[in-house]
Amino acid sequence: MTAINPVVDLSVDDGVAVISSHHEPVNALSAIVRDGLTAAFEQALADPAVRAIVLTCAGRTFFAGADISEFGKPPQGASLHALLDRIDRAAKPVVAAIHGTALGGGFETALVCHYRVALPSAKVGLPEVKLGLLPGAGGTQRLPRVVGAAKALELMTSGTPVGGKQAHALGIIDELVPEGADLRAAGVAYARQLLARGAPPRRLREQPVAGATPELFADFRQRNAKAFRGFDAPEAIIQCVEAAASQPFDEGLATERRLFQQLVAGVQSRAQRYVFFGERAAAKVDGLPPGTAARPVKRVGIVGAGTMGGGIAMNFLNRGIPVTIVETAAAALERGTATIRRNYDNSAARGRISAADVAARMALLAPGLELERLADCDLVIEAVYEDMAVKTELFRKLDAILRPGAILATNTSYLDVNQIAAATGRPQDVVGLHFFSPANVMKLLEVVRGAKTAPEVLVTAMTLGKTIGKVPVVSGVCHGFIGNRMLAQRRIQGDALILEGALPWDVDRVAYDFGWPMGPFQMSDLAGLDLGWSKEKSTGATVRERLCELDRRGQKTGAGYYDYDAKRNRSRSALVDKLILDFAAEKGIQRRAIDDREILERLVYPMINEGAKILAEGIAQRASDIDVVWINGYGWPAYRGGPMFYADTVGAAEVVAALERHAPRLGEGFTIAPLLREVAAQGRRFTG
Ligand code: 3H9
Repeated sequence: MTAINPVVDLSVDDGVAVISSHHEPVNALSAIVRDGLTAAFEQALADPAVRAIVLTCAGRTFFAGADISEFGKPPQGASLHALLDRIDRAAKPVVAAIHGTALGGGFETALVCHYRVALPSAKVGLPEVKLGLLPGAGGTQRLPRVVGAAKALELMTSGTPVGGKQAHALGIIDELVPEGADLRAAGVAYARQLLARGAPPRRLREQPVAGATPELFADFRQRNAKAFRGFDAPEAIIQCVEAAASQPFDEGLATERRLFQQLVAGVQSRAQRYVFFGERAAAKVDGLPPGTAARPVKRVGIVGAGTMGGGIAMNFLNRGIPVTIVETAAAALERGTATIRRNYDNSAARGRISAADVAARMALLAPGLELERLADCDLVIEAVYEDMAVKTELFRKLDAILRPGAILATNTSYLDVNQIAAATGRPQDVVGLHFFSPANVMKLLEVVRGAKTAPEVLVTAMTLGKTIGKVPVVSGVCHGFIGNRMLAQRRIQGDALILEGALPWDVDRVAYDFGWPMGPFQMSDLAGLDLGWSKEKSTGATVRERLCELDRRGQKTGAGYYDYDAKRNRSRSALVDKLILDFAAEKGIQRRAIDDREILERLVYPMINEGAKILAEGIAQRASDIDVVWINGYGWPAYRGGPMFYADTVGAAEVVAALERHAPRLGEGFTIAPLLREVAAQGRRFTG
């Protein structure tokens, strides 16, 4: 074996060369890898003793893509395009032997190889869209030539990878290598078979694109209009597939390259690449002793089988972790378990999981009525009524039942985790695990670090969060933590705007056009206007209270800020119009015309301002953590990078100037965060 450079090796065994990369951790196609591969291919292609070439990777995965950290920087090292072109035109057959995740440029490298073998556990895909990009190394031209235009559009605009077996069925993989077999040896054996058959290099550039009719593209655009709203990359991908179908191969490649260059230079991709690294940075917790290990969690307990408790339980059941779920009343427990089962049955009906999966997951669920049932749990999460007295009482009881070292977690959205911890004799074992509704779907998990939370407890929470597929973000203790504390600012301004002159639909339209899935008033209608409201205590002091008094409590009652029909389609309500105008008149508010720009600035800038306070107080460890919270928990459009990245996009000085302009209307006690002023004055950025 010859080391071509520190990360690429070449060996030749009886006519078959094996080129292997070992660039930790994920074999990203960094400059050093491209340099090594280019030299290795040159050598193997020039060597008359070599008749076929196998390309493979050592370590945990085949190439997981281009090196994302190189984008936006001056080019270095050998060009990936030149390397792939060299492989494509090679006169000797080249076989890719794939394990792990062949993604993005990594999968494109595999596609340019003339043949592909893989382990069934391998996954292949083109996730560039998630980085605001398109597959820019020939993927948009080659994938449609393997799987047809329709499937290629679906795979590339969703970015979802496919498993080895499915890839084989789709014709992407020529041969599956049994799991556990020596992949390198299997690749070499496959190459020998090709040689024995006299099989020539098979180039995708020579294949036609199947199924690329004009109707396909029109229909695909129309069907996905809502999902692609605001994003540049999906439309660019569609144009590339149109080019694959209508242009000669090399022209198609040129189209792909031109559109890739536009995307990579644009703010959307910059934002989405920042989010990629932000999500990984969020997993790193400051101030922990090095080598802090997680505690094993073999069984999870959940108190409360309502919507939240049930959703939380599903996360663990999905990963094969047994759950004991406890409720006080038998009827509630039964309802809760029935809901979990129904959710699984629905997934099975949609073909997402099998009937056997449903049975296996339900078998891991142990429902019970006594807290004592939780005695053997390693972690217990409470998801009960949001009330300090209720939670402290429960924690006191749990403290007496759970074994030493077991972790007690609260799913509170607002309450003081330190006060809850103080109800126990083990505040070091108490942590907040704030899931977002629906808890089995939403990716965000706020891990609330109490003043006394032990390092291992924090590490356990972060590790477990990743195990169940969440994006965990650490928050310090404050009212509402990172997400809800900032959300409150948006709500205050939304409520003020509708009294000053806008109407709920104006505010919601501006929020929707900005890229949120829905505006604040639609969100209230969905969540219910009566959260924390009661008939007895209602004083009609706000529009929301008055709507509740009219039994307009949101979608569940068929009316809230909007009217709803039986299918929950919403329409603007004349009654709400009048109610707001009357309310404003009663308060002596002179209504005025409010333009969309003011609405947007008032919704977004006070959130940024609160984010700056959260950062200065150390509630969030870093600006990107705040952005990760908003993207994964509240539908902030990923292509805008989160509130702090957005602040940097418009400029902190502009944010301060707008807040000063709006100051008289921002509400009592509103202050501009000193950190925001400082960043603005120094012309700095929050997000580096
Ligand atoms: C592309 O290919 C464009 C081409 O079409 C065109 C070119 C012209 N680059 O996620 P993990 C780092 S775009 C640089 O925690 P896992 C990551 O930051 C690319 N760094 O591991 C982390 O660093 P740290 C298309 C990368 O096991 C460490 O590796 N490809 C890259 O949970 C471990 O990562 C993709 O979008 C990269 N490409 O998941 C795939 N990938 O330890 C992106 C990872 O310092 N990658 N790092 O925090 C992934 O989806 C996951 O990393 C993977 C492993 C599934 C592979």
